[in-house]
Amino acid sequence: MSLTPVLTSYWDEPQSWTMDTYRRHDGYRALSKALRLQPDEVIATVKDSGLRGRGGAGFPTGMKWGFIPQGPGPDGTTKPHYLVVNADESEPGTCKDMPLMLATPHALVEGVIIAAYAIRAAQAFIYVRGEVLPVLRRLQVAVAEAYAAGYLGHDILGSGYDLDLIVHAGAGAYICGEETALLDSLEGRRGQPRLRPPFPAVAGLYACPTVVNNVESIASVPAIVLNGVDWFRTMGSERSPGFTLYSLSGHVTRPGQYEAPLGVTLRELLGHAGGVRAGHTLKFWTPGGSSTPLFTGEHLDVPLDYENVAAAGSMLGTKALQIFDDTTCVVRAVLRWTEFYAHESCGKCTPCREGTYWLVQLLERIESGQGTGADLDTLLDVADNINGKSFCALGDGAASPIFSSLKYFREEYEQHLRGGCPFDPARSTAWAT
Ligand code: L3W
Ligand code: SF4
Repeated sequence: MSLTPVLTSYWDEPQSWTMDTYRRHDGYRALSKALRLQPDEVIATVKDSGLRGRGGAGFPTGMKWGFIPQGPGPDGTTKPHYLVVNADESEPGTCKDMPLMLATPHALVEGVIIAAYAIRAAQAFIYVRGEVLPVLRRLQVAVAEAYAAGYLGHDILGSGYDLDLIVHAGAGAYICGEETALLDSLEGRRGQPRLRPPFPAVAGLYACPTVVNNVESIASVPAIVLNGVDWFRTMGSERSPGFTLYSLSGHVTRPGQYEAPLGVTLRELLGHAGGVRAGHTLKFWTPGGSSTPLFTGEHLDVPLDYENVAAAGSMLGTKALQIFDDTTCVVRAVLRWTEFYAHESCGKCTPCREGTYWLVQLLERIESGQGTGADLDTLLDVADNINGKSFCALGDGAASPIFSSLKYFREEYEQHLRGGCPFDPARSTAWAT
Protein backbone atom coordinates (compact mmCIF):
# COMPACT_ATOMS: atom_id res chain seq x y z
CA MET A 1 0.00 0.00 0.00
CA SER A 2 1.36 3.44 -0.94
CA LEU A 3 1.84 6.28 1.48
CA THR A 4 -0.80 9.08 1.27
CA PRO A 5 0.81 12.29 2.50
CA VAL A 6 -1.84 14.85 3.42
CA LEU A 7 -0.89 16.25 6.82
CA THR A 8 2.77 15.50 6.09
CA SER A 9 2.75 16.58 2.44
CA TYR A 10 5.12 19.55 2.84
CA TRP A 11 6.77 18.94 6.21
CA ASP A 12 10.20 19.01 4.60
CA GLU A 13 9.73 22.44 2.98
CA PRO A 14 11.76 25.25 4.53
CA GLN A 15 9.61 27.31 6.92
CA SER A 16 6.75 24.81 6.60
CA TRP A 17 5.19 26.27 9.75
CA THR A 18 4.53 29.82 8.57
CA MET A 19 1.21 31.28 7.50
CA ASP A 20 2.65 32.02 4.03
CA THR A 21 3.62 28.39 3.45
CA TYR A 22 0.29 27.16 4.76
CA ARG A 23 -1.63 29.48 2.45
CA ARG A 24 0.49 28.32 -0.51
CA HIS A 25 -0.85 24.83 0.23
CA ASP A 26 -4.54 25.85 0.26
CA GLY A 27 -4.38 26.86 3.93
CA TYR A 28 -7.51 28.49 5.39
CA ARG A 29 -9.57 27.76 2.23
CA ALA A 30 -11.46 25.09 4.19
CA LEU A 31 -12.30 27.71 6.82
CA SER A 32 -13.86 30.02 4.21
CA LYS A 33 -15.87 27.07 2.92
CA ALA A 34 -16.99 25.99 6.41
CA LEU A 35 -18.10 29.49 7.39
CA ARG A 36 -20.46 29.53 4.40
CA LEU A 37 -22.15 26.38 5.78
CA GLN A 38 -24.42 26.11 8.79
CA PRO A 39 -22.63 24.67 11.87
CA ASP A 40 -24.80 21.53 11.68
CA GLU A 41 -23.75 21.01 8.06
CA VAL A 42 -20.10 21.01 9.16
CA ILE A 43 -20.91 18.43 11.86
CA ALA A 44 -22.75 16.33 9.25
CA THR A 45 -19.71 16.45 6.94
CA VAL A 46 -17.39 15.20 9.68
CA LYS A 47 -19.93 12.56 10.72
CA ASP A 48 -20.31 11.33 7.13
CA SER A 49 -16.55 11.22 6.65
CA GLY A 50 -16.33 8.60 9.43
CA LEU A 51 -13.28 10.34 10.96
CA ARG A 52 -12.41 8.58 14.23
CA GLY A 53 -10.48 10.11 17.11
CA ARG A 54 -6.73 9.77 16.70
CA GLY A 55 -5.89 10.06 20.43
CA GLY A 56 -6.19 6.36 21.22
CA ALA A 57 -9.84 5.40 21.56
CA GLY A 58 -11.03 5.88 17.95
CA PHE A 59 -14.36 7.43 18.97
CA PRO A 60 -16.24 8.95 15.97
CA THR A 61 -15.36 12.66 15.91
CA GLY A 62 -18.57 13.93 14.25
CA MET A 63 -20.70 11.96 16.72
CA LYS A 64 -18.84 13.56 19.63
CA TRP A 65 -19.49 17.03 18.18
CA GLY A 66 -23.15 16.09 17.76
CA PHE A 67 -23.46 15.36 21.50
CA ILE A 68 -23.07 19.06 22.34
CA PRO A 69 -26.55 20.18 23.42
CA GLN A 70 -28.00 23.10 21.48
CA GLY A 71 -30.32 25.75 22.86
CA PRO A 72 -31.36 26.35 26.46
CA GLY A 73 -31.10 23.58 29.07
CA PRO A 74 -33.85 22.46 31.50
CA ASP A 75 -33.20 25.59 33.64
CA GLY A 76 -33.85 27.86 30.64
CA THR A 77 -30.23 29.08 30.37
CA THR A 78 -27.79 28.36 27.55
CA LYS A 79 -24.33 27.43 28.78
CA PRO A 80 -21.20 28.35 26.82
CA HIS A 81 -19.58 25.59 24.78
CA TYR A 82 -15.84 24.92 24.72
CA LEU A 83 -13.43 23.17 22.39
CA VAL A 84 -10.29 21.77 24.00
CA VAL A 85 -7.47 20.19 22.00
CA ASN A 86 -5.59 17.46 23.83
CA ALA A 87 -1.97 18.17 22.88
CA ASP A 88 -0.55 16.50 25.98
CA GLU A 89 1.07 13.67 24.01
CA SER A 90 3.21 11.52 26.31
CA GLU A 91 2.36 7.85 25.93
CA PRO A 92 5.67 5.95 25.56
CA GLY A 93 6.27 5.58 21.81
CA THR A 94 3.62 8.11 20.83
CA CYS A 95 5.30 10.90 18.89
CA LYS A 96 3.02 12.17 16.12
CA ASP A 97 1.30 15.27 17.54
CA MET A 98 4.48 17.10 18.52
CA PRO A 99 6.04 16.85 15.01
CA LEU A 100 2.68 17.79 13.49
CA MET A 101 2.44 20.95 15.60
CA LEU A 102 6.08 21.83 14.86
CA ALA A 103 5.77 21.33 11.10
CA THR A 104 2.24 22.57 10.37
CA PRO A 105 0.75 24.37 13.37
CA HIS A 106 -1.70 26.17 11.10
CA ALA A 107 -3.38 22.88 10.13
CA LEU A 108 -4.28 22.55 13.80
CA VAL A 109 -5.30 26.21 14.18
CA GLU A 110 -7.54 26.06 11.09
CA GLY A 111 -9.06 22.78 12.35
CA VAL A 112 -9.75 24.39 15.73
CA ILE A 113 -11.63 27.30 14.15
CA ILE A 114 -13.76 24.99 11.99
CA ALA A 115 -14.51 22.61 14.88
CA ALA A 116 -15.34 25.45 17.28
CA TYR A 117 -17.66 27.01 14.69
CA ALA A 118 -19.39 23.64 14.23
CA ILE A 119 -20.07 23.18 17.95
CA ARG A 120 -20.89 26.89 18.42
CA ALA A 121 -18.03 27.59 20.82
CA ALA A 122 -16.67 31.10 21.26
CA GLN A 123 -13.65 29.95 23.24
CA ALA A 124 -11.13 27.22 22.44
CA PHE A 125 -7.98 25.96 24.16
CA ILE A 126 -4.96 23.96 23.07
CA TYR A 127 -3.59 22.15 26.13
CA VAL A 128 0.03 21.36 25.29
CA ARG A 129 2.86 19.83 27.30
CA GLY A 130 4.63 22.82 28.80
CA GLU A 131 8.09 21.29 28.80
CA VAL A 132 8.10 20.94 25.00
CA LEU A 133 9.01 24.59 24.55
CA PRO A 134 9.64 24.63 20.78
CA VAL A 135 6.10 23.32 20.19
CA LEU A 136 4.59 25.79 22.65
CA ARG A 137 6.37 28.71 20.99
CA ARG A 138 5.46 27.58 17.49
CA LEU A 139 1.79 27.31 18.43
CA GLN A 140 1.84 30.74 20.07
CA VAL A 141 3.34 32.30 16.93
CA ALA A 142 0.81 30.51 14.68
CA VAL A 143 -2.10 31.69 16.84
CA ALA A 144 -0.77 35.28 16.76
CA GLU A 145 -0.48 35.06 12.94
CA ALA A 146 -4.06 33.78 12.73
CA TYR A 147 -5.35 36.70 14.84
CA ALA A 148 -3.42 39.17 12.68
CA ALA A 149 -4.92 37.67 9.51
CA GLY A 150 -8.49 37.88 10.85
CA TYR A 151 -8.95 34.11 11.21
CA LEU A 152 -9.38 34.43 14.99
CA GLY A 153 -11.01 37.09 17.15
CA HIS A 154 -14.05 39.18 16.25
CA ASP A 155 -16.19 38.65 13.10
CA ILE A 156 -13.94 36.04 11.47
CA LEU A 157 -13.71 36.66 7.69
CA GLY A 158 -16.82 38.86 7.95
CA SER A 159 -18.99 35.91 8.96
CA GLY A 160 -20.19 37.35 12.26
CA TYR A 161 -18.54 34.44 14.10
CA ASP A 162 -16.21 35.26 17.04
CA LEU A 163 -13.61 32.89 18.49
CA ASP A 164 -10.75 33.26 20.95
CA LEU A 165 -8.02 30.59 21.12
CA ILE A 166 -5.69 30.18 24.08
CA VAL A 167 -2.58 27.99 24.08
CA HIS A 168 -2.25 26.60 27.60
CA ALA A 169 0.97 24.96 28.84
CA GLY A 170 0.47 21.93 31.09
CA ALA A 171 3.04 21.04 33.72
CA GLY A 172 4.05 17.65 32.32
CA ALA A 173 1.98 14.82 33.82
CA TYR A 174 0.93 11.85 31.69
CA ILE A 175 -2.43 11.69 33.47
CA CYS A 176 -3.29 15.13 32.11
CA GLY A 177 -3.68 13.44 28.71
CA GLU A 178 -6.77 11.76 30.17
CA GLU A 179 -9.50 14.12 29.07
CA THR A 180 -11.14 14.82 32.43
CA ALA A 181 -7.83 15.20 34.29
CA LEU A 182 -6.85 17.63 31.52
CA LEU A 183 -9.99 19.66 32.20
CA ASP A 184 -9.26 19.74 35.94
CA SER A 185 -5.74 20.92 35.18
CA LEU A 186 -7.03 23.57 32.77
CA GLU A 187 -9.36 24.83 35.51
CA GLY A 188 -6.31 25.30 37.73
CA ARG A 189 -6.62 22.18 39.87
CA ARG A 190 -4.36 19.17 40.29
CA GLY A 191 -4.99 16.96 37.24
CA GLN A 192 -6.91 13.85 38.32
CA PRO A 193 -9.59 12.00 36.37
CA ARG A 194 -13.25 12.73 37.03
CA LEU A 195 -16.02 10.17 37.16
CA ARG A 196 -17.63 9.64 33.73
CA PRO A 197 -20.52 10.00 32.97
CA PRO A 198 -21.15 12.82 32.73
CA PHE A 199 -18.88 12.92 29.70
CA PRO A 200 -17.28 16.26 28.83
CA ALA A 201 -19.79 16.72 26.00
CA VAL A 202 -22.42 17.20 28.71
CA ALA A 203 -20.40 18.65 31.62
CA GLY A 204 -16.79 19.42 30.77
CA LEU A 205 -14.78 22.60 31.28
CA TYR A 206 -16.39 24.70 34.06
CA ALA A 207 -19.23 22.10 33.96
CA CYS A 208 -20.20 23.31 30.46
CA PRO A 209 -20.56 21.21 27.27
CA THR A 210 -17.03 20.62 25.97
CA VAL A 211 -15.51 18.74 23.07
CA VAL A 212 -12.05 17.32 23.80
CA ASN A 213 -10.27 16.14 20.65
CA ASN A 214 -6.75 14.98 19.83
CA VAL A 215 -4.39 17.19 17.76
CA GLU A 216 -4.32 14.85 14.73
CA SER A 217 -8.12 14.51 14.71
CA ILE A 218 -8.60 18.28 14.57
CA ALA A 219 -5.75 18.85 12.09
CA SER A 220 -7.41 16.33 9.72
CA VAL A 221 -10.65 18.34 9.57
CA PRO A 222 -9.59 21.10 7.09
CA ALA A 223 -8.58 18.51 4.46
CA ILE A 224 -11.93 16.72 4.89
CA VAL A 225 -13.96 19.94 4.60
CA LEU A 226 -11.96 21.12 1.58
CA ASN A 227 -11.77 17.85 -0.38
CA GLY A 228 -15.02 16.25 0.71
CA VAL A 229 -16.28 13.09 2.31
CA ASP A 230 -15.97 10.93 -0.84
CA TRP A 231 -12.27 11.80 -1.18
CA PHE A 232 -11.62 10.90 2.48
CA ARG A 233 -13.47 7.63 2.09
CA THR A 234 -11.37 6.57 -0.92
CA MET A 235 -8.79 5.69 1.77
CA GLY A 236 -9.13 3.10 4.52
CA SER A 237 -12.18 0.92 5.06
CA GLU A 238 -15.91 1.44 5.65
CA ARG A 239 -15.57 1.58 9.45
CA SER A 240 -12.01 2.93 9.60
CA PRO A 241 -11.85 5.43 6.73
CA GLY A 242 -9.14 7.91 5.81
CA PHE A 243 -5.46 8.51 6.24
CA THR A 244 -3.49 8.65 9.47
CA LEU A 245 -0.02 9.04 10.94
CA TYR A 246 1.85 5.87 11.90
CA SER A 247 4.90 6.58 14.08
CA LEU A 248 7.70 4.04 13.64
CA SER A 249 10.36 4.04 16.34
CA GLY A 250 12.95 1.75 17.88
CA HIS A 251 14.90 -0.86 15.91
CA VAL A 252 13.89 0.32 12.47
CA THR A 253 16.20 1.60 9.71
CA ARG A 254 14.37 4.91 9.09
CA PRO A 255 12.20 5.81 12.10
CA GLY A 256 9.65 8.59 11.65
CA GLN A 257 6.09 9.49 10.71
CA TYR A 258 4.52 7.51 7.85
CA GLU A 259 1.14 8.74 6.67
CA ALA A 260 -0.91 6.00 5.07
CA PRO A 261 -4.50 4.81 4.72
CA LEU A 262 -5.93 3.01 7.74
CA GLY A 263 -5.50 -0.70 7.12
CA VAL A 264 -1.86 -0.59 6.00
CA THR A 265 0.19 -3.41 7.56
CA LEU A 266 3.42 -3.24 9.52
CA ARG A 267 5.07 -5.29 6.76
CA GLU A 268 4.17 -2.56 4.25
CA LEU A 269 5.25 0.25 6.56
CA LEU A 270 8.57 -1.47 7.21
CA GLY A 271 9.00 -1.62 3.43
CA HIS A 272 8.83 2.19 3.37
CA ALA A 273 11.03 2.53 6.46
CA GLY A 274 13.91 0.33 5.29
CA GLY A 275 12.96 -2.64 7.46
CA VAL A 276 14.14 -3.74 10.88
CA ARG A 277 17.74 -2.60 11.47
CA ALA A 278 20.29 -4.51 9.44
CA GLY A 279 21.26 -7.97 10.60
CA HIS A 280 18.35 -8.39 13.00
CA THR A 281 14.82 -9.76 13.04
CA LEU A 282 11.58 -8.47 14.52
CA LYS A 283 10.84 -9.81 17.99
CA PHE A 284 7.83 -7.80 19.21
CA TRP A 285 6.10 -4.45 18.63
CA THR A 286 3.32 -2.25 19.90
CA PRO A 287 0.54 -1.29 17.48
CA GLY A 288 -0.49 1.83 19.42
CA GLY A 289 1.91 2.79 22.19
CA SER A 290 2.88 1.04 25.39
CA SER A 291 -0.72 0.74 26.63
CA THR A 292 -1.72 -1.54 23.76
CA PRO A 293 -1.06 -5.30 23.98
CA LEU A 294 2.16 -6.40 22.25
CA PHE A 295 2.24 -8.00 18.84
CA THR A 296 4.96 -10.29 17.44
CA GLY A 297 6.26 -11.31 14.01
CA GLU A 298 3.09 -13.33 13.44
CA HIS A 299 1.11 -10.07 13.30
CA LEU A 300 3.09 -8.41 10.47
CA ASP A 301 0.14 -8.69 8.08
CA VAL A 302 -2.64 -7.49 10.41
CA PRO A 303 -4.34 -4.50 8.71
CA LEU A 304 -3.70 -1.58 11.05
CA ASP A 305 -7.24 -0.31 11.49
CA TYR A 306 -9.49 -0.27 14.55
CA GLU A 307 -11.40 -3.49 13.81
CA ASN A 308 -8.58 -5.73 12.59
CA VAL A 309 -6.14 -4.81 15.36
CA ALA A 310 -8.87 -5.45 17.96
CA ALA A 311 -9.74 -8.78 16.34
CA ALA A 312 -6.07 -9.77 16.59
CA GLY A 313 -6.09 -9.02 20.34
CA SER A 314 -4.74 -5.48 20.66
CA MET A 315 -5.75 -1.84 20.05
CA LEU A 316 -4.80 0.59 17.31
CA GLY A 317 -4.37 3.26 20.02
CA THR A 318 -2.20 6.13 18.88
CA LYS A 319 -0.62 4.10 16.05
CA ALA A 320 2.77 4.32 17.77
CA LEU A 321 4.60 1.34 16.33
CA GLN A 322 7.58 0.67 18.58
CA ILE A 323 9.78 -1.97 16.98
CA PHE A 324 11.95 -4.28 19.10
CA ASP A 325 14.42 -6.68 17.48
CA ASP A 326 15.95 -9.96 18.63
CA THR A 327 18.49 -8.18 20.88
CA THR A 328 15.75 -6.90 23.23
CA CYS A 329 14.97 -8.42 26.61
CA VAL A 330 11.19 -8.34 26.81
CA VAL A 331 11.26 -8.42 30.63
CA ARG A 332 13.44 -5.32 30.72
CA ALA A 333 11.24 -3.50 28.19
CA VAL A 334 8.13 -4.28 30.23
CA LEU A 335 9.92 -3.18 33.42
CA ARG A 336 10.78 0.19 31.82
CA TRP A 337 7.14 0.79 30.79
CA THR A 338 5.90 -0.30 34.21
CA GLU A 339 8.28 2.14 35.93
CA PHE A 340 6.74 4.84 33.74
CA TYR A 341 3.17 3.93 34.78
CA ALA A 342 4.14 3.71 38.48
CA HIS A 343 5.75 7.15 38.26
CA GLU A 344 2.81 8.67 36.39
CA SER A 345 0.02 7.04 38.44
CA CYS A 346 -1.92 9.97 39.87
CA GLY A 347 -2.62 8.09 43.12
CA LYS A 348 -6.39 8.58 43.11
CA CYS A 349 -7.31 4.88 43.16
CA THR A 350 -5.74 2.03 45.10
CA PRO A 351 -5.42 -0.70 42.41
CA CYS A 352 -3.26 1.51 40.20
CA ARG A 353 -1.39 3.46 42.91
CA GLU A 354 -0.37 0.34 44.88
CA GLY A 355 -0.46 -2.19 42.04
CA THR A 356 1.96 -0.40 39.71
CA TYR A 357 4.42 -0.13 42.64
CA TRP A 358 4.21 -3.89 43.23
CA LEU A 359 4.55 -4.68 39.53
CA VAL A 360 7.84 -2.76 39.46
CA GLN A 361 9.15 -4.61 42.55
CA LEU A 362 8.29 -7.99 41.03
CA LEU A 363 9.70 -7.18 37.59
CA GLU A 364 12.93 -5.82 39.06
CA ARG A 365 13.40 -9.04 40.99
CA ILE A 366 12.66 -11.24 37.99
CA GLU A 367 14.76 -9.22 35.59
CA SER A 368 17.81 -9.27 37.87
CA GLY A 369 17.65 -13.06 38.23
CA GLN A 370 16.40 -13.00 41.83
CA GLY A 371 12.83 -14.10 41.12
CA THR A 372 11.07 -17.30 42.14
CA GLY A 373 8.50 -19.43 40.34
CA ALA A 374 5.71 -17.90 42.44
CA ASP A 375 6.60 -14.40 41.17
CA LEU A 376 5.05 -14.99 37.75
CA ASP A 377 1.73 -15.95 39.32
CA THR A 378 1.91 -12.94 41.65
CA LEU A 379 2.73 -10.70 38.68
CA LEU A 380 -0.39 -11.89 36.85
CA ASP A 381 -2.47 -11.64 40.02
CA VAL A 382 -1.42 -8.02 40.65
CA ALA A 383 -2.00 -7.09 36.98
CA ASP A 384 -5.41 -8.76 37.17
CA ASN A 385 -6.29 -6.66 40.22
CA ILE A 386 -5.42 -3.46 38.32
CA ASN A 387 -7.03 -4.29 34.99
CA GLY A 388 -10.68 -3.21 34.79
CA LYS A 389 -10.65 -2.29 38.48
CA SER A 390 -8.91 1.08 38.20
CA PHE A 391 -10.56 4.47 37.94
CA CYS A 392 -9.16 5.38 34.52
CA ALA A 393 -7.46 3.86 31.48
CA LEU A 394 -3.94 4.40 32.89
CA GLY A 395 -4.38 1.35 35.13
CA ASP A 396 -5.49 -0.88 32.24
CA GLY A 397 -2.58 0.44 30.19
CA ALA A 398 -0.12 -0.56 32.92
CA ALA A 399 -1.49 -4.09 33.09
CA SER A 400 -1.58 -4.58 29.33
CA PRO A 401 2.17 -5.22 28.61
CA ILE A 402 2.32 -7.67 31.53
CA PHE A 403 -0.45 -9.85 30.09
CA SER A 404 0.70 -9.75 26.48
CA SER A 405 4.42 -10.27 27.22
CA LEU A 406 3.59 -13.31 29.37
CA LYS A 407 1.26 -14.60 26.67
CA TYR A 408 3.95 -14.55 23.98
CA PHE A 409 7.22 -14.74 25.98
CA ARG A 410 6.52 -16.76 29.12
CA GLU A 411 9.53 -18.93 28.33
CA GLU A 412 11.78 -15.85 28.44
CA TYR A 413 10.42 -14.92 31.90
CA GLU A 414 11.11 -18.51 33.05
CA GLN A 415 14.63 -18.28 31.61
CA HIS A 416 15.19 -15.24 33.88
CA LEU A 417 14.01 -17.28 36.86
CA ARG A 418 16.39 -20.12 35.98
CA GLY A 419 19.52 -18.13 35.29
CA GLY A 420 19.11 -14.34 35.06
CA CYS A 421 18.88 -12.24 31.94
CA PRO A 422 19.95 -14.11 28.78
CA PHE A 423 20.61 -10.76 27.05
CA ASP A 424 22.87 -9.24 29.69
CA PRO A 425 25.90 -11.19 30.96
CA ALA A 426 26.21 -8.81 33.93
CA ARG A 427 22.77 -9.86 35.11
CA SER A 428 22.99 -13.52 34.19
CA THR A 429 23.45 -15.73 37.22
CA ALA A 430 23.89 -18.72 34.88
CA TRP A 431 26.87 -17.09 33.15
CA ALA A 432 28.34 -15.78 36.39
CA THR A 433 28.70 -19.26 37.90
C1 L3W B 1 -20.30 11.33 25.15
C2 L3W B 1 -20.72 9.06 25.52
N1 L3W B 1 -18.98 11.15 24.89
C3 L3W B 1 -17.32 8.07 24.98
C4 L3W B 1 -16.11 10.19 24.43
C5 L3W B 1 -15.21 10.42 25.62
C6 L3W B 1 -13.84 10.52 24.96
C7 L3W B 1 -13.95 9.59 23.76
C8 L3W B 1 -13.31 8.24 23.94
O1 L3W B 1 -9.07 6.87 26.43
C9 L3W B 1 -7.60 5.56 25.07
C10 L3W B 1 -7.28 4.74 26.32
C11 L3W B 1 -5.74 4.74 26.32
N2 L3W B 1 -21.15 10.34 25.46
C12 L3W B 1 -19.36 8.81 25.28
C13 L3W B 1 -18.53 9.90 24.97
N3 L3W B 1 -17.29 9.40 24.79
N4 L3W B 1 -18.58 7.68 25.28
O2 L3W B 1 -15.33 9.45 23.49
O3 L3W B 1 -13.64 7.73 25.21
P1 L3W B 1 -13.03 6.39 25.77
O4 L3W B 1 -13.54 6.25 27.17
O5 L3W B 1 -13.32 5.28 24.83
O6 L3W B 1 -11.45 6.58 25.76
P2 L3W B 1 -10.46 7.62 26.51
O7 L3W B 1 -10.78 7.74 27.97
O8 L3W B 1 -10.43 8.92 25.76
C14 L3W B 1 -8.18 6.92 25.35
C15 L3W B 1 -5.47 4.79 24.84
O9 L3W B 1 -6.38 5.72 24.37
N5 L3W B 1 -4.13 5.22 24.55
C16 L3W B 1 -3.65 6.37 25.13
C17 L3W B 1 -2.87 7.20 24.53
C18 L3W B 1 -2.16 8.27 25.22
C19 L3W B 1 -2.29 9.54 24.91
C20 L3W B 1 -1.33 10.57 25.33
O10 L3W B 1 -0.16 10.36 25.36
N6 L3W B 1 -1.80 11.75 25.67
O11 L3W B 1 -3.33 9.92 24.19
C21 L3W B 1 -3.38 4.46 23.71
O12 L3W B 1 -3.73 3.41 23.26
O13 L3W B 1 -5.19 3.61 26.89
O14 L3W B 1 -7.77 3.44 26.13
O15 L3W B 1 -13.63 11.80 24.50
O16 L3W B 1 -15.59 11.56 26.30
N7 L3W B 1 -21.58 8.10 25.83
FE1 SF4 C 1 -5.01 7.76 38.95
FE2 SF4 C 1 -4.08 5.36 38.14
FE3 SF4 C 1 -6.42 5.51 39.29
FE4 SF4 C 1 -6.10 6.55 36.85
S1 SF4 C 1 -5.97 4.40 37.35
S2 SF4 C 1 -7.19 7.46 38.57
S3 SF4 C 1 -3.96 7.29 37.03
S4 SF4 C 1 -4.44 6.05 40.26
